[in-house]
Amino acid sequence: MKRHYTLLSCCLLLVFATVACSSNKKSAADQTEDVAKEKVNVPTFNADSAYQYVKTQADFGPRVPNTTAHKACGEYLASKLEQFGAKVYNQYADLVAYDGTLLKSRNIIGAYNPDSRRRVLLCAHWDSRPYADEDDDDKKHQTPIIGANDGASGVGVLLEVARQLQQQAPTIGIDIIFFDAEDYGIPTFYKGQYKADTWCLGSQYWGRMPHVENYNARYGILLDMVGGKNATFYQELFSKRTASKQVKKIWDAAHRLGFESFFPKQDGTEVTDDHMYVYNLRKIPCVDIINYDPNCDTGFGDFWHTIDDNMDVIDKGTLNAVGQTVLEVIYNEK
Ligand code: AHN
Ligand code: ZN
Repeated sequence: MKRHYTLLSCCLLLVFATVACSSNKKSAADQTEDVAKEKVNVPTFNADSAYQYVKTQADFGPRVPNTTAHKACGEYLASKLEQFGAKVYNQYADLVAYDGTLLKSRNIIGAYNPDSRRRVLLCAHWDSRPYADEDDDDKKHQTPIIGANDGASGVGVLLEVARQLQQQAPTIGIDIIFFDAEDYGIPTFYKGQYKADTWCLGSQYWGRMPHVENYNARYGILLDMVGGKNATFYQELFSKRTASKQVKKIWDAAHRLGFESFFPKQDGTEVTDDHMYVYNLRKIPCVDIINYDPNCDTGFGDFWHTIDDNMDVIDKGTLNAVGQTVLEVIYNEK
């Protein structure tokens, strides 16, 4: 009898031990799995790298359509996307400016994980304005601008995002679009008749003629003037109206990362920009992250559309806040 008890208790002990041990193991594994599910590994944005990409564009000079600097910069951008492992599409088009000028334009698209149906679109314009028509000095209104902030900054941030995408693939597919001919809109000095839709010619073309048939994405993020010192990205009103969930998602991400001073959760103004055509022509909600300065006349900063929009206004801290926020958002998509 005693021996039977001993045998029975031995068996029970073994069963308990096995259960306890295996359940312990399982819960530990579950825990790490849970952590992995909640916290994705978001790569660290390199602002020095982004700054160099902005500078390289600025060094070409004004990237105005039909100029050699524009052509050379287009080659540079396509080759960088290629180098960073994207599938690259080029859209060449002759687009008609407000004054009838035919603009030899090129939208440049880099696709990551092109076969996935879960996609997010990231975009910026790569051309720069042919006129410094907001300059205090009227004599400078016909001077083309460098557009270090207005043009090169958004593209610079996205090239660094592309470099990160090659190093660590996110779950979803990403398309990076560099729109051309955004900034050839009617100048302030124009005496002719008003014409609608003279800005954003590249995105208007793409909206009607996307690089792949029936192109779709969950949403888009447009970066415009994202490199200025003390920039503030108020919530642009067209974005808020047509992509409210994504505005919340982006501003929440920025606050989580400690960038609340760059991303006030307050209304900006409504801005005519590429995101409007992405939404109106393709029905893809698109958020414009764009500098809004409530303390200046134009709302876009004192150097906007002046000859002062050069590398002197570019700040690595701003590039970093925007770039890290974009990475945080796209690597958290499932
Ligand atoms: C207008 O000036 C109407 N919209 C601003 C779009 C823009 C120009 N973004 C950069 N440059
Ligand atoms: Zn502009």
